[in-house]
Amino acid sequence: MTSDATQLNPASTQPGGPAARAAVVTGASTGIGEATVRALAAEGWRVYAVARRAERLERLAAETGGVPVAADIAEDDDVARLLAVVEDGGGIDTLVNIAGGARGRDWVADAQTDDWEWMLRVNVLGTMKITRAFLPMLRAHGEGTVLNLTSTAGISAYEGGGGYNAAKYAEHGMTQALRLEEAEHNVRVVEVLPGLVKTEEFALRRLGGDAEAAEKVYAGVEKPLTAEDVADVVRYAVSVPHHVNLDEIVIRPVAQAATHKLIRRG
Ligand code: 8X3
Repeated sequence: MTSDATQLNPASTQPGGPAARAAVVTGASTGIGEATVRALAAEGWRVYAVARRAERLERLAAETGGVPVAADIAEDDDVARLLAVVEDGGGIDTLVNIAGGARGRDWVADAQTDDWEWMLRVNVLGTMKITRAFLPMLRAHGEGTVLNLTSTAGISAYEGGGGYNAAKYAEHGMTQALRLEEAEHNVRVVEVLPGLVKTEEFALRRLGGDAEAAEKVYAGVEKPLTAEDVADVVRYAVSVPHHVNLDEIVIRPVAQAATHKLIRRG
């Protein structure tokens, strides 16, 4: 880490030791985002936990020692406020973009415009806005990292996935462009693409709160990935020496050899 980095992050500098790492993690109120906040905090990172739901963030922050910031990453004013909080707190070297999600399983023939707009807004525009806002800080740090959590839905389409596929393919393409653009600024860009992950809310939200339908998504799959499995990979990818860029990491459960090949037993 550079001496500039030490100055950017004075709050967490140990006397005589290297500066602690610092990250913004979005989507922090639940699932992979929440697990990532826990994983990084456990390793001594200073973590700004960002999501819309303040109450859940407060609880997580109290448990992990992180800094809660209630914000909608697709709202320019919220992003500006978040940036100011982070600047006041000493800055970050890593931006972990996890906020996102799916709405609906409709085929294109029955596409719900509201669902598509929501998915494009959160997964694509939100990720772009927060990344755009933090890039000057990450470049100035000298060894910045952006990690975008996309999905295997961003490299492999499926029936009923159209809106989510469109959003995640877009986020995947944006991430590839970003890596090309930022290399000369020594900002590494990592993409983690999970397949089937069983979390508290992903399928439930996608299926409009229908708990039975959400449970069927994982029916008979002995070991789907957990939020902690993915968070551990995220933590690893942002912790390896900065010149090591794990460009694209596809992570699926063994039972899902491909998007269309899911082993269900029983
Ligand atoms: C989640 C993976 O298969 O539900 O991002 O699209 S999938």
